[in-house]
Amino acid sequence: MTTKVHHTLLLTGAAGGVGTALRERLKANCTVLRLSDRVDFGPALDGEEMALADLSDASAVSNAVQGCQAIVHLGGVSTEGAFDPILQGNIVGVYNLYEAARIHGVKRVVFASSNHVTGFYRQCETITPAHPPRPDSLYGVSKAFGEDLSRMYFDRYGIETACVRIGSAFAEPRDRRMLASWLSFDDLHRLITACLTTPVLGHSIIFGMSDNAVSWYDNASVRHVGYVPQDSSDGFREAIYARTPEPDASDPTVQYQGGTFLMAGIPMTAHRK
Ligand code: NAI
Ligand code: 15L
Repeated sequence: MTTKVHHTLLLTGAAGGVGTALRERLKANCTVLRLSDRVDFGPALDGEEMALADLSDASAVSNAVQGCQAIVHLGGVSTEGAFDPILQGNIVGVYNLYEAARIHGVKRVVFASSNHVTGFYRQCETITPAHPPRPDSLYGVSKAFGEDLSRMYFDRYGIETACVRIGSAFAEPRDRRMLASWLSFDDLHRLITACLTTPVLGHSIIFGMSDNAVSWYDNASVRHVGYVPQDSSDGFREAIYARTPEPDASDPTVQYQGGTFLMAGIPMTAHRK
């Protein structure tokens, strides 16, 4: 089966950690990979185009989107922090992206949402895409906004979106929590490929995890996307247990799925400490 179902694929956030890891892999999904970020990260290579844009700049985003058939949207603020950059990058930015997609006739988007949309569920709970959002941070709220906005663009304009609630996409899991949340770069590429090629995507919310033995997520309702993870954090368990201390069960970063994002940013009230 060919995975090149789109001629020009736009990748936002291309200069970031995940964008850098996906850059080469995504060339299998298109004839031209158009790379966008707000920072200049060097020249386009073979099979690539550059389209630098700050997501808060509607006109620059429109130029980046024009002429592409699908978008993998990774750009924006990726951690908890001050509200204004989150507002500009993740809320105004995702609006600018969907408006450009509507105007230029783009029909499919893979949106990098986050496990922090549901970070206030406990680590002893298993959740599905149907569970209501419980964001753990302003960052998580901004991703929930992107999910709702994409739902509206599907219902009003038929733009299909996969909201991929990425867990922890790094080369390796870094701590005990990531034994549950880890998503390998190869599995993320498999998941994006499934989202770009499945005949009917609709508006789907899917948890982005590898095949980890410990999991807080149930993707059974989104089997139609066709994502089958092939990697697992399990082989890293022994080394992570050996180098990290026994967790304190009363620590909110251990109780809740969002981990350290629970304590980042604006202070929590006493009842959650
Ligand atoms: P990153 O922070 O390394 O990359 C984000 C990129 O977006 C950066 O290159 C940055 O320059 C760009 N960016 C930020 N604000 C921008 C703006 N206003 N206009 C244009 N570009 C802007 O993040 P990473 O780890 O590569 O994550 C990629 C995406 O996946 C992010 O949307 C993040 O929220 C999401 N995600 C990542 C996870 C992970 O484990 N790496 C987990 C869950 C979600
Ligand atoms: C995220 O949403 C962040 O973008 C990433 O930096 C990680 O912290 C990840 O979640 C996580 O929860 O491990």
